[in-house]
Amino acid sequence: MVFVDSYPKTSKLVRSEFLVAFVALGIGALFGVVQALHRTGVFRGFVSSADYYTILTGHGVLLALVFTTFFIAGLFTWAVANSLERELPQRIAWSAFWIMLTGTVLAAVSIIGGLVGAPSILGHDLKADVLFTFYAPMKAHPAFYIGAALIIVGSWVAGLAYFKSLWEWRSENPDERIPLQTFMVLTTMLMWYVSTIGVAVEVVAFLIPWSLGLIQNVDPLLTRTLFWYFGHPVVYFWLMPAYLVWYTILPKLAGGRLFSDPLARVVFVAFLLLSTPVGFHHQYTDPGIPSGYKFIAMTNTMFLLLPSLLTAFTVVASVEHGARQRGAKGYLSWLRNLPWGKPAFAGCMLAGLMFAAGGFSGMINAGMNINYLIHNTIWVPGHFHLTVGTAFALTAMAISYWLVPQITGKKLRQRSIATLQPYVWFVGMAVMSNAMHRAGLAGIPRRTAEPTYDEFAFEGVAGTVGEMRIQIAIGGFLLFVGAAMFLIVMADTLLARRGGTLSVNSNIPEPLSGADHSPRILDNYKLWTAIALLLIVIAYGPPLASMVADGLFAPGSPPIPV
Ligand code: HAS
Ligand code: CU
Repeated sequence: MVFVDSYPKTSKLVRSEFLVAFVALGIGALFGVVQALHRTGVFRGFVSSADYYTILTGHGVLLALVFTTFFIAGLFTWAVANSLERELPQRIAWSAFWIMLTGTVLAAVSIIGGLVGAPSILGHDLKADVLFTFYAPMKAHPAFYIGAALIIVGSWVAGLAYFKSLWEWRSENPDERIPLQTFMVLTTMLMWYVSTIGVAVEVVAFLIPWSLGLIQNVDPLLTRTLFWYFGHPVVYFWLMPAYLVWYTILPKLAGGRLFSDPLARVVFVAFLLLSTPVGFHHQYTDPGIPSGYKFIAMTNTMFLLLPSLLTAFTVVASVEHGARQRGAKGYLSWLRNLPWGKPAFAGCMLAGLMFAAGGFSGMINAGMNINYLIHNTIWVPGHFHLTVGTAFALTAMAISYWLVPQITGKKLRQRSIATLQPYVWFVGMAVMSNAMHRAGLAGIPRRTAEPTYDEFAFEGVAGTVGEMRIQIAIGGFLLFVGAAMFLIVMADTLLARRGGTLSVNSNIPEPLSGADHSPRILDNYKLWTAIALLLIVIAYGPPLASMVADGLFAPGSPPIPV
């Protein structure tokens, strides 16, 4: 039976969540190409340099916050319904959707308000050019922060719907192991609950009152710290859904089965434990945080590589198993026996391949001393376009080719565009991110419309600055084409009539080593959450306490003389 016929209500919810995600993707991608052409100087006719930052904020917020959150909500909704075999509690799940949508509209309106020169509302200019990391001292209209808060609150409510489904399922199946997909969703949500506390406190206690004029000052160090307490785990909130796809769906697409259910559970538990006590690796250059605590964050970050390295092993082994099931022989020639012409498979594999590169640039970011070389350079956007911009985004697009038919009952349309699309993305990203990394090594800054300032001459370490600039522009343009191709396929599929039987279904094959091989303690959420909290207290307790002690709104320390 097709998923949409088994779970019509849940399918409607997933469709709505995907729809918002796809609209955000379209506008975000458009902003992306505008700014890539602008900052490389290839074409500056779309916006002025002053508006560049508004476009950049829109690009980051719509893609990294809205596209991701709504797509993940849709994927998780499908995964929980599929693996627990039930409709999700509709009232809670739909409330989550509407809360998140209201937040998105508020945030989007305040960003676009800045672009069109909207009149002031509530005594403040309607604008938000504070970038997607939105910490102080840059200030946006209160509507932006209220919108961001609502998106987060909505995601909390969505999590409630997943947990409620588990409790219902549990009362009917008291002794069974939590199905793997649901296990992955719930572990991700627990990590999300623990980590979003930071940004919730930042926004509700500081940024909203400050932007409303109720308090005059905020402490940038304290609010940045609260932001990054959330700002690192959020990247795993993007990555873990991609892993859910790579672990549970990709082996099936390769014609095989997941290598090990226990290893998959260990990986997700490791993320719950270690995702949060590492946030200082975004603040290595911030004064006011003792080096010892930066060192603790660096050590934890290096441990946090482990679950991804385990994933590389397990996922590749599962795909290889699939290839061998299809008759492959030889050490590497099995790679040829894979369905590279199927867009869902090819997209996930190319996303994985690029993530291997993004993971390595992440290791360089994480080293406390080498970080000084690349921090605030365009190397960092190079890194995150491989991770969130490909490991997540390309996986999301690829799996839509497989999932959207099942939540609509309609066959995928425009197959030849779909087949080509992951390769276009891959080539565009390879060109753009490689040049961004090299440009970062040459010292070219990120987040600026005028990277050369007053004609400052950067010296390329590998390649010339002019060549890198052109590659960033060409790569950015190809990515825009890739996003447009994806949206054409989706629009045509969603608008088509239903007809014919689907060749895909949501059944997930049993892993080679199943849940019965994994120790029951892995499913003990209380234990893992308690340890996660303990690690956070050790990593964050003393530095946070001292930031609070020196004055909550205005630190007592004198400004650094220049
Ligand atoms: Fe990062 C900055 C460190 C992972 C996103 N990161 C960012 C920012 C973003 C971001 C958005 O330590 C910028 C924030 C801002 O605006 O300032 N990052 C890391 C480390 C990892 C890492 C150590 N990042 C991610 C992921 C992201 C993401 C995942 C989004 C989804 N990152 C940093 C640091 C900074 C940073 C510093 C601050 C830099 C600064 O100075 O500002 C690790 O988790 C990476 C581990 C990954 C691996 C790769 C394993 C390989 C796999 C591939 C399997 C292959 C397959 C296919 C399936 C070790 C799993 C095979 C195919 C065949 C053909 C065989
Ligand atoms: Cu990080």
